[in-house]
Amino acid sequence: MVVIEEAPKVAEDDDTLLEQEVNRLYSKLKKLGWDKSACESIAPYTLKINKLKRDKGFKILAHSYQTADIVFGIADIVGDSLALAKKATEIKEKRILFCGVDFMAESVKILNPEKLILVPERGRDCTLADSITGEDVVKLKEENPGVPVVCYVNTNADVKAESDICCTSANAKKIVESLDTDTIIFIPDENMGKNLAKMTGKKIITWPGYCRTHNALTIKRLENLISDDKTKTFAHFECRPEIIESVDYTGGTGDMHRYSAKATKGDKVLFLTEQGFIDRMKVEYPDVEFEDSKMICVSMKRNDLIATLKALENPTDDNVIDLDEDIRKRAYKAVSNMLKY
Ligand code: CIZ
Repeated sequence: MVVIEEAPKVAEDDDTLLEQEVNRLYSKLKKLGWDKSACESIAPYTLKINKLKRDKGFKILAHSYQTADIVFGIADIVGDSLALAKKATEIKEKRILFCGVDFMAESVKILNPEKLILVPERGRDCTLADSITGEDVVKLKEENPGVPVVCYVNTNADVKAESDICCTSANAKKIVESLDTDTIIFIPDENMGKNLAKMTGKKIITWPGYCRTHNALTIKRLENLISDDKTKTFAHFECRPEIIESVDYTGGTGDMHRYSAKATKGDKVLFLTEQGFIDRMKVEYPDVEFEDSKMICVSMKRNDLIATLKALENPTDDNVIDLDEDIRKRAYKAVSNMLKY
């Protein structure tokens, strides 16, 4: 049997409110090919979620890899994990609903222990975060005494607790360059570690982890994605080294966002990262021609409007980010060090 959930009732069926919401959504989402009826189907949800978040004192933070209905329908703040972690420390609201993957929400909790942090759905299957444990880091440190450990943000709190400093794609290069040592342990993204070794000239001890979304991009797939010789290619640091060598630019989504802001009418760009980010750029910079990457992170896509509404209406233990206080305190050092860059 297929059970179709009924769309939520909004403000005693206030048709004017609903119409305004459809128009608000359409003004953004039409740039992605949505028509009015598609906006009509999500408007009861976005309206209800936006009302609930205000009534209950929540801010919704969303990673750029979330789908466009979340980014443009309900999010208050959108960005990469570094921007979101920083913003979370600045906002006055004591309640945050985080649309992203668990370990990013954990970073927010590590920095804001007094705040309630909810996630709509747990994403327990990130190939990067799942590749390494805190115990693995302890062993790596024993094998390489005195070598600093830089951990990518895509790790669970126990791994951050054993690391010296955390980084995101936005500041990984700066952090590796700033450390006063020629050898660094970089965990867990092996592609990123190898890319950083080439960029910085440092010896990087890597770990065999990878992001399945970025690692799946091969040179052959890349060639099929480029429709025009004039297209500028910009690859995420999590891509394989041969991809990084063959593109025009490299960086994280923060760098890509700055690039989009400077692009001029008619420029063609292919960002080699999760498709959600490209959809965000298409809406924010309609004069630029963004090619689709067709790269999808399933863990990020778990969060949808229905799950978000349920988490706000009636959160269960599974929605709440809760950390062991000893791990949180030890992870705080690595995450707060990251915010200095
Ligand atoms: O740091 C982040 O948010 C990640 C994992 C990717 C990016 O570049 O936004």
